[in-house]
Amino acid sequence: MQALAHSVRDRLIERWHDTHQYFKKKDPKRIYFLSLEFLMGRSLTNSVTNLGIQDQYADALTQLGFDYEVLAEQEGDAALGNGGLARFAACQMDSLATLDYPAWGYGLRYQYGLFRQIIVDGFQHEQPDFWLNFGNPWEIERVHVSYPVKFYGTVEEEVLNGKKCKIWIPGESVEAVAYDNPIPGYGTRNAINLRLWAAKPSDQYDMESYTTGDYINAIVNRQKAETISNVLYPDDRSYQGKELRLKQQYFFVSASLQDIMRRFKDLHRSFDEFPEKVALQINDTHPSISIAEVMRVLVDEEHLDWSKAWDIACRIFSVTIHAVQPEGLEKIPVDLLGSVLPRHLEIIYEINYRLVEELKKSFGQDYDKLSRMSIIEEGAVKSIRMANLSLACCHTVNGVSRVHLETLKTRVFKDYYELWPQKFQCKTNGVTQRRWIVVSNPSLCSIISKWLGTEAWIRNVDLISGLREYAKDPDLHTEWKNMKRVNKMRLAEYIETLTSVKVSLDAMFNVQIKRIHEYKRQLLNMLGIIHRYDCIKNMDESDKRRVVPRVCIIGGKAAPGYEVAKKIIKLCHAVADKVNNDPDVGDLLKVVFIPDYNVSVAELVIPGSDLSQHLSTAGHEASGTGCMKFLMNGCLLLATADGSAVEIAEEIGAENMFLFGAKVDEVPALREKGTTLKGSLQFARVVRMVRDGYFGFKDYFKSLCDTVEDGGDFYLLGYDFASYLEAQAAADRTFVDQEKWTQMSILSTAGSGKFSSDRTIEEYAQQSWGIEPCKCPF
Ligand code: 26Y
Repeated sequence: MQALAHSVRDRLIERWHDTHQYFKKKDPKRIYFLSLEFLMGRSLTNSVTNLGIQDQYADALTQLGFDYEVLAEQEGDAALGNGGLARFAACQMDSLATLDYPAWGYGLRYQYGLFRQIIVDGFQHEQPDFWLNFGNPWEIERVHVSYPVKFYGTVEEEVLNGKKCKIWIPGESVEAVAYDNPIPGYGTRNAINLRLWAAKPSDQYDMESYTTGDYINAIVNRQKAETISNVLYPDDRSYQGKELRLKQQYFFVSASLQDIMRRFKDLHRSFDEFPEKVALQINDTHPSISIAEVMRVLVDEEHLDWSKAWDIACRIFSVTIHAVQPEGLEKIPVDLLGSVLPRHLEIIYEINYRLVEELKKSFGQDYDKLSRMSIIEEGAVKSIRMANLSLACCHTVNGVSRVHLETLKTRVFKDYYELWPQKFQCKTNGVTQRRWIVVSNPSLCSIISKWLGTEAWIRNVDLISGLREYAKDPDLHTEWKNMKRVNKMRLAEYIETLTSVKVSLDAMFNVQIKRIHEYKRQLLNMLGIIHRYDCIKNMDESDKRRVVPRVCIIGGKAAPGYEVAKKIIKLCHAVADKVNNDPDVGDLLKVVFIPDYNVSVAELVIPGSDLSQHLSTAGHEASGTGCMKFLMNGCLLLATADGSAVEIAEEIGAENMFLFGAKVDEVPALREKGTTLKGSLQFARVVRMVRDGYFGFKDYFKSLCDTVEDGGDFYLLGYDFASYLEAQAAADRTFVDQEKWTQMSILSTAGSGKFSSDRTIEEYAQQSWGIEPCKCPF
């Protein structure tokens, strides 16, 4: 595998090198995509596909006595991210390369990616993911591309040309070393760069200790420098205000900006041209310290006037928000920021002072509003609101689906929307059809190309709608069903190897794979399964013959400190244990938890699914991108009208999916009703079964049951339960009619064009970044 990877890498490097020479020659405006997380998964098959050399490689390997697919499966995942935000960043890189945009990705080269999930007695345990153990064949270490990144210290005043200036005297310096990861486009020679920074001790590091003879301490301190890029934070919910996290953010931001500015200065003299050559995209608020850093460099180092520098900053930055809840937006305690980055704190105060002065012109003395909009949050812990810093500066603030943008406008950033409505834009997420069809579902890929008579849809996904015309064609139906069966077989083998559970291929494979969160309502899924089990137990044999057999597949990681999510995982196992071993049930119901869900597991599971579930309480899923991957693969969707599911329903027709549950605008009123809101009797019964210890672990599950009863039920499981069961029943009725099901499945794939990240990237390029393609000649 290593040899194979290195051989592919040679081809990649040629293109990557040529592309950069070409970009250098043409000097177009470039987009720099800053993200703390990239969830790339495996690279081999993706690279081989995008380079268009799969057949040659497969043949050559056969001649050498190897099997391409077997080798490809040896590769581990690059899991430098948590979930949706990070995988979306990876899809965007693929689209940027394919569409020939002059783009760079910048991030952190964590030594430990997202933890590996192992399950012991049904409980999640976390194990370190030391993914660089055998080296990473895809990266190119650039020992000569390195920059010092400074922390701590003090700020002093000095006089330069008769003008008072601030200078930062840092207390610590760490070296950022570049590791380049070529990202090949499909059907083009372009290969762009994902540059990830690793922390290394600086040569000047703690020289004083050497001179005073404290050699051991000096070495220990050097090692500490490396901790900055050691480990990815595994939480995707709330920001904890940790020093290491702030250092990670500034470390990669500072190195990236030095790199970007050096590249700019190689060809340009004046920063006046900076906005014509540079667009900076910040992926959520995580890299938003870059705004203060750009100001520091322009004002303190390049000696630009404040207002000139601010004008430049406002013209280069755009941000995408991926959160719905205010808790998802980072706040950095002022004391922490003042200690780690003292000059940046001053700069943020100055930005805020000018902002508030401007706001006063619009809102006068409305102090409530001013304090809500301020970048500084007064309170028990005085903090910097990184979202408000981004809102103050960025020319564009993007939501990730229409529903999400609406939430940003009317709730999360209401005040800012009223002030600057033109900044707010919707860029509905997308996923790349290269990885999610061509690589992961080759049989579907061949069917699509055959029926459309062209492979052009792989670069121009709008063409996929051409399948609609054949949605009722019996020949296509036969091919489609065969494809699905082969994929289900592969998945069934995987399930049996991992869990020893044998599943029937005639059953409906019903899947929910995503991070475990209360709002995503895996618990609703489990309670639905318990209800189904309870019904089967109470049936006579003739009723049982009418039951549609189901395999319920669940997968996902819980953040290590997220107790409720961990209990949900245990409940999945407890229910699986009972159901799978009950002779009354047999093949009618099987429950499987797939451990260690990651990108390559998704590539296997999605093509083999019949139905996928997206159960977030309406208004809580910013977009959701998993549903788009299922859609492309012709899996039917059972979903709430939330995030991108609303737009999916518009594209394929609501009659081609199973929608259920409260609508976004009903949720607040339902919550108001609070304690008076009772779920159905059926709901009470299934919760009672868990409470009474029907699945064991009575004491352990008590607090989990409390979250959905006694007036709690913030996520409205009780309210949505009846309509959820009805949607599941509708799915059963449709599954019995295989012609209808297959037609809906074809229409799902045919309607998935809008949800390609190619469309998303075109929108960003035109509406936010103002960049043009720059295609390297073949
Ligand atoms: C601040 C830190 C704790 C943090 C780290 C990671 C906070 C949030 C995250 C990740 C968020 C995330 O993955 N959000 C998801 O982004 C997807 C891409 O836009 C959306 O489809 C999905 O709805 C949203 O939950």
